This record gives sequence, structure tokens and C-alpha cells, in this order.
Amino acid sequence: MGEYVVAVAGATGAVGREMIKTLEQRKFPVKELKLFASERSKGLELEYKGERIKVEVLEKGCFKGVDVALFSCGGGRSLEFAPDAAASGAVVIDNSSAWRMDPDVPLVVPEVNPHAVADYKKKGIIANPNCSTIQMVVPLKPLHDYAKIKRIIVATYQSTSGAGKKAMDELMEQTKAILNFQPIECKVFPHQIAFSCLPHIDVFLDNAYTKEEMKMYNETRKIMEDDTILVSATTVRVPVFISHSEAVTIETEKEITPERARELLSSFPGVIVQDDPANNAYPLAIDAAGKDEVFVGRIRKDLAFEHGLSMWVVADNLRKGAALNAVQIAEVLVKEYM
Ligand code: NAP
Ligand code: 12T
Repeated sequence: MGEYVVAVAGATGAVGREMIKTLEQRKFPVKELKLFASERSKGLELEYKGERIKVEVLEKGCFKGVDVALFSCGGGRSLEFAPDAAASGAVVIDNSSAWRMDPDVPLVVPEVNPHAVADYKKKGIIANPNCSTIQMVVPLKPLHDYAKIKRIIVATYQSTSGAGKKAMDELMEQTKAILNFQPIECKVFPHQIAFSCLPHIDVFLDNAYTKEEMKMYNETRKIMEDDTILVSATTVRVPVFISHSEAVTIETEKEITPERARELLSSFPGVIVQDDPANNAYPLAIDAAGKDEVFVGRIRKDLAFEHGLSMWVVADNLRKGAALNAVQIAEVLVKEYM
């Protein structure tokens, strides 16, 4: 395996910083690391392998000589700059929702559909799925292969880090203000997030679902390569800093017992089963933060469907939900195709 010139676009953001850390932790074969962000970050230096690297301004032509470009700077910038980066020879791994449903762009979770990476050749772009979708499809894949999932009903409990650094600051500021009997400000979220839950992530669509909920519908079908799966999601922002939790119920064609599900999940890569209710053991957001795996617990036969199974799924949204999954895609890319 060679070494590659790697770029991170959006390097100063919550996800971008995690990408730099993940490249280092996983010893990705980096020959040179280039960091890009907006004009606002010009001159800033970020650390990689004990070295300080200057952040440059994202602009046309900046990807010349880059082999792999990890994008995490918002959909608008992805639409504008990913084709330019691809044209100059880089393979783009994009973390925004801009390219995910493009039929010529693969949407990849390496534990589920690594073969799809091959389609990077079509546009030079690979899409990283939505955080809530990634952590759901990882444990559902072995269950689908065994019992064929007909429908998924899911409610999410999503942390503020999913909405970026400013959103985490807003939760901190509001919490401090309220505990000190001070007035609060709402700049990122439409309502107070401290001590509350908001059933509203991304924008509302014509069918009364939010765009975040429809990402879970569309992306799940694309990654699982099965357009018969039905998904009804309710995505909720909760006052947690890191890790998304999800209450997931599936209806399957064939019966699957909780015991069988635990066996299948225990041997599936990237999943840890934490399911010992007698000892109050189940996945928790605060325990999953900083970890790479998807944690699954509260596995039980669902009482509302004949062939139903319910579970509780938790993962670090900045790692498996974003930076780690993107770096894992890059690993498949350089190992199998470059
Ligand atoms: P964030 O903390 O707000 O960071 C945004 C990053 O984008 C910063 O590095 C920022 O640079 C950069 N940026 C913003 N406007 C720019 C411009 N005009 N030109 C160049 N760079 C610009 O957000 P985040 O949470 O890291 O998320 C970043 C993106 O990743 C999101 O927009 C979203 O599309 C995607 N995302 C995906 C998932 C997922 O589910 N896989 C999860 C979270 C986020 P400055 O510091 O210079 O402003
Ligand atoms: N609005 O990658 O606000 O499509 O938590 C991920 C997270 C979009 C995405 C969020 C979002 C995405 C959020």
C-alpha cells in the first residue's frame, strides 16, 4: 500500500477535527495532510501527529495533487467544490447530504455495502450517509440477511453535536443561563434545547416528515440495496452533547428471536451487544462517546407485530456517524482500488 495526499475540507468543524484525529488514530497512510476551511479560519493551525498544519482557504484549484479529499463543510460547498476536486484527480468522500441520492454516487457503510465503493469511478465522489442512518443500518444488516426486514419504525434521540460546534455551545450556554436564572438565546435551534426535546431536525417537507426523517427512509433503502423496506422515522433533538440514541422496531418476514438476534449481532463487525437488564446494563450515550462501535441493547420481542423485534441503538455520531465511517470508506478505497 502506498501513501496518499489527503485533504480535509471543513477541517475546523466538529466533524473535520474528528476526521484529523481518526486519520491519526487509524494510521491512515498519509503522505501529506492538507486542511481547508473558510476565510474565517485563515492562519489557524491544527495538530496532526504532533505537527501543526496551517488551515488554507477552500477555493477552486486547491485540490491539485490531492488523492483523497474528505469533505465536511456543508452541502452548498460540497455541490460547488466536489466536482472540481474530482476533476483534478481526487476521490471525494463527502459527508453532506448533497450527493447521497445521486444514482452515480455510491452511499457506503463499510460493514454493510463495501462493494459499492467501486462506483466511485462514475463521478469521483463517494457519499457518507447521515449519522442516524449509519448507526441504524449497521446492526440491521445481519438481521435483514437472516429474516428480511419488511418495515422499520424508529425514533431518534439526537445529540446537539450533530448540528455542529455552535449547536453544542448553544446547549452549554442555555444550560448555564437557566441554572443562573438568566435569559436564554436561541440562535441555532428554533426553540430552547436545554432541558427540552425538539421533534424537528433539518427542514419540514411536503409530506409532514422532516428531511432528516426522509434521509433515514431513502438512505436505508439505498445502502441495504432493497427498495421494499419501509421506514417511518421520528427524529428528535435532545439536550445531549455527543452520541445519538435510537429506539428501533423492525417487522421481519421470517421470525427472529431475541436470542438469535443477540447471536447475529455479537458476531457482526462494529457492533457491541450490551444487554443485561438484570444488572441495568444497556447502551448509554455518555458511554458510547469517543468509541468506534455501535452499541445495541434492550433487545426484545416486539408485542405489536407477529414477527417483530425492538432494540435500543447508540453510537458516537461524530465518529461512526461521520468521521470514522468516512475514514473507513477511504481505507476500502486505497486498499482495494488505488
Ligand atoms: P461545523 O462544526 O459547523 O463546521 C463546519 C465546517 O465547514 C467548518 O470547518 C467551517 O469552516 C467550514 N465551512 C463553513 N462554511 C464554509 C465556507 N464558505 N468555505 C469553506 N469552509 C466552510 O459543522 P460540522 O458538524 O462539522 O458539520 C460539517 C458538515 O458535515 C455539515 O454541514 C453536514 O453537511 C455534514 N455532517 C454530516 C453528518 C453525518 O450525518 N454524516 C453529521 C454531521 C455533519 P470555518 O471554521 O472556517 O467556519
Ligand atoms: N441537519 O448529514 O442537524 O445530512 O443533526 C446530519 C446531521 C444533517 C446530514 C443535524 C443534519 C445531517 C444533522
